[in-house]
Amino acid sequence: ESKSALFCVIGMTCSACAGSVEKAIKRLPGIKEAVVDVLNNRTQVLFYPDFINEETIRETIEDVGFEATLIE
Ligand code: 9UX
Repeated sequence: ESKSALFCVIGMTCSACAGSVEKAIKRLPGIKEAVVDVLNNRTQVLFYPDFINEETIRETIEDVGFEATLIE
């Protein structure tokens, strides 16, 4: 069963930023889907909690260079 996480991601200013965030998340294990909405500073992720958690995803977004907070 997959779980959903919604992040606020600050600092993405162009669609290439969004692409690098999406790519980094999708490279992680246990990710079903990642959708980045650059205009609204939102990133929605579907993941498998047996393999990964919200905090690891959040840290991965920060490693790409953006400030990320878990909304829900
Ligand atoms: Mo766009 Mo983002 O030129 O890290 S790629 S600002």
